[in-house]
Amino acid sequence: MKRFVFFILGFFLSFAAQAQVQIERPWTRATAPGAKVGGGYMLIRNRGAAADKLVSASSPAAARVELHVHVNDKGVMRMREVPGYDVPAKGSFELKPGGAHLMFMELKAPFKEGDKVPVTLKFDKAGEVKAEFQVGGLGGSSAPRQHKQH
Ligand SMILES: [Cu+2]
Repeated sequence: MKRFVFFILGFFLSFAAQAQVQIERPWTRATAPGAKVGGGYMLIRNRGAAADKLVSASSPAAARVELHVHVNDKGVMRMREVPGYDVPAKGSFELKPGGAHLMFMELKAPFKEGDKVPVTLKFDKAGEVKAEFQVGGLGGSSAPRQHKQH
């Protein structure tokens, strides 16, 4: 009986931990034929009382997924890989075009509009959180710059 109680308790604890972090509106863009990279955007919401951190991401659609930010280098926006994104307690962190973004590297196949790209996000405290990135249309005026220079 005792073992059963601990099993149930463990289940609820792990469930509570996962529910602390929520991913809202994960999306990416269709990629041009031959393109090897793509950007991913979302809002990370942390309902927990402790800060958390996104430390890595992976997807079966890409050889690897990097965490990038845009930095202003003497007037030129450049991308830089960072070790993680801090998500404040009871707060959020947004990945958006021109700012922080996931970088899908060495795509296995082009992203097609209407498809969904599965991504596993790994947080310091919340652990693994899965999200499906909706693929939007190709290009657009707010397209992230310099992605093709990787
Ligand atoms: Cu990038």
